[in-house]
Amino acid sequence: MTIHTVNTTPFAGQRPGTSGLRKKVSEFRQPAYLENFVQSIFNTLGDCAGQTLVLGGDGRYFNRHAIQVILRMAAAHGFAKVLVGQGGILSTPALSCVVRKRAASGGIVLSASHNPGGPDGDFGIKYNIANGGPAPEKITDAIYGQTQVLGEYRISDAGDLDLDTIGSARIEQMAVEVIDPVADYAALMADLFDFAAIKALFAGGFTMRFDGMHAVSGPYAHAILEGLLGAPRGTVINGTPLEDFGGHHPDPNPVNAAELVALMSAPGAPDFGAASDGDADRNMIVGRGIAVTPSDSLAIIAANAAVAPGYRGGIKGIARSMPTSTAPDRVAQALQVPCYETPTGWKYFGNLMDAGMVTLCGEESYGTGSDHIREKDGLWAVLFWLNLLAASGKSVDTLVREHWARFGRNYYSRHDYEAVEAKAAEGLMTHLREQLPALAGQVIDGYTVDFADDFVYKDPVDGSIASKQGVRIVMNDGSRIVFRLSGTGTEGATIRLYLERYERDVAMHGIPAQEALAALAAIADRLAGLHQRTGRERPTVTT
Ligand code: VG1
Ligand code: CO
Repeated sequence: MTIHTVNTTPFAGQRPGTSGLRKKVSEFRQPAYLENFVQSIFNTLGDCAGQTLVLGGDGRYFNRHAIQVILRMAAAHGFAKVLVGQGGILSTPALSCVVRKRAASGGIVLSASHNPGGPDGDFGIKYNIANGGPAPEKITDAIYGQTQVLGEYRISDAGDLDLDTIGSARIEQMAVEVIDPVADYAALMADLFDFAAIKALFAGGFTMRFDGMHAVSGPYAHAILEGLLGAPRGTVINGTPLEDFGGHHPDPNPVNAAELVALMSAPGAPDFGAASDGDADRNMIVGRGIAVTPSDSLAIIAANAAVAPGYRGGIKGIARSMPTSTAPDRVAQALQVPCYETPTGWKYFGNLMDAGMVTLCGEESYGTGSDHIREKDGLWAVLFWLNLLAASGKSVDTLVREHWARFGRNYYSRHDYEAVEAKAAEGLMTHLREQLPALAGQVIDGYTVDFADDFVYKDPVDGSIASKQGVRIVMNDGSRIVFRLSGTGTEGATIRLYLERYERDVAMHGIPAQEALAALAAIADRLAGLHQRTGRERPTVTT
């Protein structure tokens, strides 16, 4: 085995987005593309000697190849040890858990999350720091800086390692441990939730369908739901990870998991439905005839946190991304704990959790989690709901309606316009920004604009500032229109329009969400020139 220094030249565009570097597989397959990015991570870390790295991915196409390359490069940089999930598999939350539990210095996640996989799909890579969470912006900026100047990378010429057998091996001086990808994570879940109560629920005939969407949550769901909790076999469907996710879009929302939603509305529906995304950090919660919005799910979890043993002592605070509905804010107020509003992306929650300022975090994009790790966690949310269903004896539908009756309902929807021409999308955002100073006080179709701005976040822990995080137009009844451009797409630009309207009156809680939000959508269209600028009649995806 020899370590080689290989000359290379920078690739343009290796800037990490909302959650790591995401590109088409065809782009990642270019010679040295992956190597350059990994070298840039290692250059940013500085001296890697003696450090422990955790490595794994969601099993999508290119995962195994990338793992072998990263192992050879880590060995060339003097890492003491790499912990790699068996088969190259580690869900994003499991990787976060392992980094923390084994006190590693960081981890590399290989995933493009909810983006489609396969040779024609997407691939992604992300660095997580020692707290188990995504690297903050100052690190991702430094990594990007490295990608633009590097001239060489270092790699061992060792052969491929057997990733499928649990055990220890060596590459150069570096120890490699192939670990069970589920064990540490499952043990953590058993600490947080009342497994005995959930077991009793299943033993009593409670039925559930968990859709793994052929992605990485499958092995975790099989082991925990059907294994430890005794749910009948068949509870988990699409539970074997496939390199192309069976050709589907592994994004758990009512559009991409339409079959599950249809099943939950059909006669004889199970009591509870749930789904997770490519890397298992997202979750969708479905009851009979009702899909719970992620914002409501966070609010309901917060309001009922004490049912789960891990949260019996109460929560310290809540953080939600700016576009997420303000439903959690109302719960925080009732609990008399703070509620923080952060930019989109889990990396902004890390400081708040590390500082002990918040316990629960969530995003409207089907992401929920807590300070048990530093990533959002799909199965964690599902287990929380199971714990709540077991403790309350109520249905999902009843829990949601009772929550609305107590706190009011935040009607909410996100409209995505995908693969829009980048110039048109930029033009739309500029056009909106130009109008912001004049909007406050204006009355539009019966709504009075309270304030309008481009969201700026000042991290209360380290004072760092993130600006241009989304245009928001907030009405004086709390209704909101938010526009931002996606930072995870790989084709053109994706415009996200977020709509929210608050309704206190219980008699008005049964309106279909799109109907309740139609007036706001029309205002948003008018202000942004959405349809005219994109040439689209309607959104690509509505959730
Ligand atoms: C999207 C979501 C954001 C989420 C991010 C990563 O980002 O909106 O809330 O944190 O995906 O999720 P964007 O920039 O495309 O809006 V995951 O599960 O893809 O890692
Ligand atoms: Co994900």
